[in-house]
Amino acid sequence: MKVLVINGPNLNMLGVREPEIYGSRTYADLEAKIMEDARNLQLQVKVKQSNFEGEIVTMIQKAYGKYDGIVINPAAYTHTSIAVLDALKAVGLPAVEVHLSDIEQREDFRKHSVTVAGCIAQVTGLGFESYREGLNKLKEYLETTI
Ligand code: CA2
Repeated sequence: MKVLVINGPNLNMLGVREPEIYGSRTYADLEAKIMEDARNLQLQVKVKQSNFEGEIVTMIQKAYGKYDGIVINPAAYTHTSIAVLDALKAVGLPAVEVHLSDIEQREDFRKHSVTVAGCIAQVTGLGFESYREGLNKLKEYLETTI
């Protein structure tokens, strides 16, 4: 099973500031953890990051026909991007939305996700473990549908 993991804006800054919210580990640590999880779950995973909405839309479009599913942390675009939502709906690939923090417990403007409507599930608040849980949920879904 081939899975594309997409990380949105500012996630490349992990470990630099706000360790009380996002932890002190870096983006390189996150990538390494996702690849370790992928090996354990026997998934073929590619991890990408972009700070640009249009680039994320293109990543989702290009995943069509190449990947079986997507795990996405749209970061701030979670709360605003109809373009990312439309791209997820357009390709129709199963996608799981993940967040490091528990967005429900944060500022009002973070409580609502626009993009989750294009996803089969959402995992929040588990730090790096949100990605493992997201990959696991996607794998379970693919096993029942492929
Ligand atoms: O909790 C999450 O995973 C978020 O998607 C992270 C986003 C935020 O905009 C979402 O509301 C929730 C932020 C990405 C990283 O932002 C940083 C900010 C300061 C220092 C390092 C990273």
